[in-house]
Amino acid sequence: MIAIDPATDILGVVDVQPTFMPGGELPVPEGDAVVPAVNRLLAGPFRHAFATQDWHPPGHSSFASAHPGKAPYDTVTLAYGLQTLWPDHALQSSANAALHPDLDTRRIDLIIRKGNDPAIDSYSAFMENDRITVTGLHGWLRARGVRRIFFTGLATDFCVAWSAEDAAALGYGVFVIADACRGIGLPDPRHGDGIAAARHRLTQRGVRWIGAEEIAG
Ligand code: VGL
Ligand code: ZN
Repeated sequence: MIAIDPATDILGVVDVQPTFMPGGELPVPEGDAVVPAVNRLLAGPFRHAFATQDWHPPGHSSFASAHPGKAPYDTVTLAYGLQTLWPDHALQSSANAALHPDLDTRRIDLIIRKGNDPAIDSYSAFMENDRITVTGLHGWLRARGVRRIFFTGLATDFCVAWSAEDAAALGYGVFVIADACRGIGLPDPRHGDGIAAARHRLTQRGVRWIGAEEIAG
């Protein structure tokens, strides 16, 4: 069992937005299943949480529709390197870009919006995909004395994985609560099995994959 210290442990709630759930614009299989799982964790041992919210302007450079001749899940080279293209999603101020209405936000102390710059995508909660522009989350966590981050949400193989990888590189103890996450698992074989590959890569970087039942209050 993993004992939670409510003062120095925090729950990270990544992109729990209807746009990433069945019926949304970029549906993650079973994406809606994370809502009750995250709510249970928010009602339990954790006293503090932060959330991220994918938040794109129309015509965002990560949208396939912004690149004539390209389709969702193709890749392009942008100024900062390779970028996977997506269906239009997480449109600023749309109902599907809100945090899911059933998410219990009472213990969410901070909401980080990301992907607002039309030219830069942003998977990680810490850093945009140019790997230069920071979100400020690291400074906030440091100022609050946070030492370990327990990640939940969507999508396991993109925003959760990139956030967890950056968190480990920044020196946090990092856990992914796998049953409170769901992944995209891109259909394009060039990308491999995104979920298993992410798990393998992150484990090598010291990230621990756990189940919610391993967490004690
Ligand atoms: C995400 C692709 C594009 C995610 C966000 O939340 O994992 N994936 N935008
Ligand atoms: Zn996005």
